[in-house]
Amino acid sequence: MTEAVRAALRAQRIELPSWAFGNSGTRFKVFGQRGVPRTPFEKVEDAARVHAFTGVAPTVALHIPWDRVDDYSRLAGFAKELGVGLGTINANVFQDDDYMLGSVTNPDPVVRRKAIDHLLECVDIAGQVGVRDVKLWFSDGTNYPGQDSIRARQDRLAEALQETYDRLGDDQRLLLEYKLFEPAFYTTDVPDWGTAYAHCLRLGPKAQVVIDTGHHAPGTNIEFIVAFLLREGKLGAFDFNSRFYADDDLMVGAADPFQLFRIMHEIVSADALKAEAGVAFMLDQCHNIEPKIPAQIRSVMNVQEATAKALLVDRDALTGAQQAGDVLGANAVLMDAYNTDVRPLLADVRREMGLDPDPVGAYQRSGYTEKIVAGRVGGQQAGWGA
Ligand code: PSV
Ligand code: MN
Ligand code: MN
Repeated sequence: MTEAVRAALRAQRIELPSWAFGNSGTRFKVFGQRGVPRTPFEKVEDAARVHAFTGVAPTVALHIPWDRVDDYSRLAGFAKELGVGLGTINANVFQDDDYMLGSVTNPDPVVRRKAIDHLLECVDIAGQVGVRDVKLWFSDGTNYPGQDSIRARQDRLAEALQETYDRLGDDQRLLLEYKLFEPAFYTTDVPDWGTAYAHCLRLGPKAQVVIDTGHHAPGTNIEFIVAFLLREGKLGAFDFNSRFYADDDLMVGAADPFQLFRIMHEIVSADALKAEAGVAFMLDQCHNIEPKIPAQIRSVMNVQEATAKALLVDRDALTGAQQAGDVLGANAVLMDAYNTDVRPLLADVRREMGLDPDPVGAYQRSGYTEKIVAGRVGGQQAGWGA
């Protein structure tokens, strides 16, 4: 049992977002930090440090055009030299003035064409560097009743998704992310897992749903969505983060570690932790006031802790209690695992992997922060307004 748990923890993979390393903030203020990356290459350098100290974060997701470069193969080669690889390509059809009334659901066909062309470009970039996943999130929606036809917008969305899907290579996937609201406040064109699921189902097996943990109404039972989509073979990925109010993009496991455990319990129960299950575990976070590299390391550790606890659930005892209708017993099995201090186990797993058992401390002692603060002047904003 313990060796199987350790092996699963060693094999776990968590993808980092390039945008977590740049400056970020709210619409009120972006706080600049010293030493933040000025180029996609420097974001990859920082991501490689997170992997160096955790051993389980070997890929970095890109956001286009935030991470636009002339030669993506060169960026991929640079990442490889640092011991990491490029990950999911995230499309961005939410930042141009043209998208004020929507991107792929805009009433203007010229704007829709521009947006779809960008999605196709993202598929092509992924193809060039051998990346499997292209992730789509649309800020599209309306602010006022009557502003546009809800149904017509669904038709336009379906058309855009189909054209993008048709461009995918055999081994590529389209990941569709939903979000309850923001920036649109009345209707959102992909507001929930049901809408995302219905579109993905029509598209076919290469279309999968992304669950961003911050994209639900307060109180939503996210692990139910996880269980349902897994059962249907339609859970493609997570964007992990945590929230107290809306889409806060705080460190995963910071606001509600118990929720993260419940999610990972569903994953482990469905044997979906292993890479072959096709669920990508990604972070989608912004570190507005905390230092970014240690915050990413902490986030990876939080996912590892929730995973370790989920792996420790005594499945036989749980099934036994469930089948016997032993409500308290079943709940106790789950809570026993959740209340286990898994930090010594993870420290051991890190030692087995040749890593320092204390990744944040090891990073802080490494001198990397001092090096980037001295060497980088004028770091880039993570995204919003960039
Ligand atoms: C939208 O809120 C979102 O979660 C999408 O994943 C975007 O690509 C990302 O945030 C940008 O930070
Ligand atoms: Mn997201
Ligand atoms: Mn979000």
